[in-house]
Amino acid sequence: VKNFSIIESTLREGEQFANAFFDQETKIKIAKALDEFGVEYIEITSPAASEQSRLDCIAICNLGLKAKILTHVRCHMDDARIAVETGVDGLDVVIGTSSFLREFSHGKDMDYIIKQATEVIKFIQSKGLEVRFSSEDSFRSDLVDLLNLYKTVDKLGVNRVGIADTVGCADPRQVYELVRTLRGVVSCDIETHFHNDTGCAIANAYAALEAGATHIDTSVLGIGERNGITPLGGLVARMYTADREGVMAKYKLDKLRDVENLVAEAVQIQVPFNNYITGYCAFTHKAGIHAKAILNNPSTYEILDPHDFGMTRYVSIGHRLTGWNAVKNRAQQLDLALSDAEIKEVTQQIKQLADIKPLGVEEVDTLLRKFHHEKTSSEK
Ligand code: HCA
Ligand code: CU
Repeated sequence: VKNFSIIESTLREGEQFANAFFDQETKIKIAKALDEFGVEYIEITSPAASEQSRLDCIAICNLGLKAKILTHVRCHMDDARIAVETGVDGLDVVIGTSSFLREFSHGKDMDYIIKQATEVIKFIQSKGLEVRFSSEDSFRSDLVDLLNLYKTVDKLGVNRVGIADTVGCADPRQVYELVRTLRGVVSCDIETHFHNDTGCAIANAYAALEAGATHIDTSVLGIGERNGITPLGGLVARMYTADREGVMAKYKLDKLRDVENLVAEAVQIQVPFNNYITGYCAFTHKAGIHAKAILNNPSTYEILDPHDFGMTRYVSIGHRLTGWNAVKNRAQQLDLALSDAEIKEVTQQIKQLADIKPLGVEEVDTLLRKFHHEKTSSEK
């Protein structure tokens, strides 16, 4: 899979994260950082949500970013009328099609949905803007209804149709099947949106692309409604693994950490320890066997090259699983000349101490220096 675009929704789906209360200055910082990273689209909260949301939407449109700016609106003329006046490049229109949403949310039948969609889409097109039409809760919607609806809007000439796993229930096989089927029915682009309730959001996005989807919704660190959606960094890691050169040409990967730190700070969370690419241990190698191989050739145990992301590799040695090759490497870094036999001896010392309590980098370094000093002074 090589051709895909990111619709970055930190400023829309991400604003639905429990901790997100973005003021205009913060939104602008995030939009600029995402643009710098190189996402193709930035999706922002509906200007119909509140007066401040409308003003923020206009302000972001006025930044003159490279990324296209989209706003996300309900399939309703009232919302569309407000949105087309903000300066956005396009509208992502959404309506619920599952029986749950039809019964418990908006209460409309399919004929009504088609009629309303047609009116809204034609209106947006008359303003010369890009339009995407998507169904909320697609995986719990009737397939025949869904395909009919998409066929109709495709004929109207929408730029994209969207599939949304609003509740995070889909698995990669189901995604592949639905997108594959849809690919046979519409000729426009296909956007997909995956919630992460069962941890499938990245895999689902990838399966969608394999089946012919063209656009993936993400948010920084995956923030969104409940536990969120496909994270930008995780998707990038997945796509880099499939096509390193392509991904490196499209995005400034060394900016990922900055965007994540910015958003983490804005919503007062920590970047998770096990985060893709930027988690504190993402490039830390520990067991002696791993460390030895990594020092010979990093590809043995690394699918992502940390340097491509402005990150550095770390070989942890102050623990009981350490091996003499890793210790030797550290001794060389410290410019301490020791024979292999001596390295093995000091490695045993580290293991003994670490059986009682793991050692920090500085403690190991001190131990190595002391050991080296004793060896060299006893030689004299
Ligand atoms: C929501 C809406 C949405 C929309 C996705 C889309 C979803 O429930 O808040 O526009 O494709 O998950 O269904 O985020
Ligand atoms: Cu969503």
